[in-house]
Amino acid sequence: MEQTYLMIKPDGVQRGLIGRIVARLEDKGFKLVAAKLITVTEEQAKKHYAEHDGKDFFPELVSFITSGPVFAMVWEGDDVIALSRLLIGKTKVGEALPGTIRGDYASHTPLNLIHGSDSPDSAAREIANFFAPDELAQYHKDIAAWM
Ligand code: YYY
Ligand code: MG
Repeated sequence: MEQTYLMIKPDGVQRGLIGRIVARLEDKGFKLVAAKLITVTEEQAKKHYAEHDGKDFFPELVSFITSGPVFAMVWEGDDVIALSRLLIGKTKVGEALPGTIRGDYASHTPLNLIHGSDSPDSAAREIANFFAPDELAQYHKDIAAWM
């Protein structure tokens, strides 16, 4: 089953949106396999956003993501990478549609509340950057048959 790395950014934690965001992911039918409140280190941040190294917004991005606790999560589900990015909405708040997490709650890029992996390769790399393998729960949900 596909897994993705989702992370509620410091703005989402500060604004008290963890519960509402997690509820949307649960409502969609995804399965939570790991979660923890952590402060991202400079090294983890640079690794996480390596694809953006050299861009004008990179320094601001690294300082933002390390500025306070984040809620790091691994979620599992059929096509969870693409589907969770649909729930999250577009990167720029001016393009994020109402009904999406960013469209409903974010009002200023780059304070766009939540990160979601964009491919299976990114997901594997990002999960490994923030979680040890034994932090991922293995369990069965009977409701899965109905999702
Ligand atoms: O995957 P996603 O978060 O939707 O966007 P990315 O293109 O990977 O960029 C990561 C992060 O960088 C984005 O969430 C906000 C910030 N950012 C920015 O501040 N300005 C841009 N022009 C592009 C991205
Ligand atoms: Mg991205």
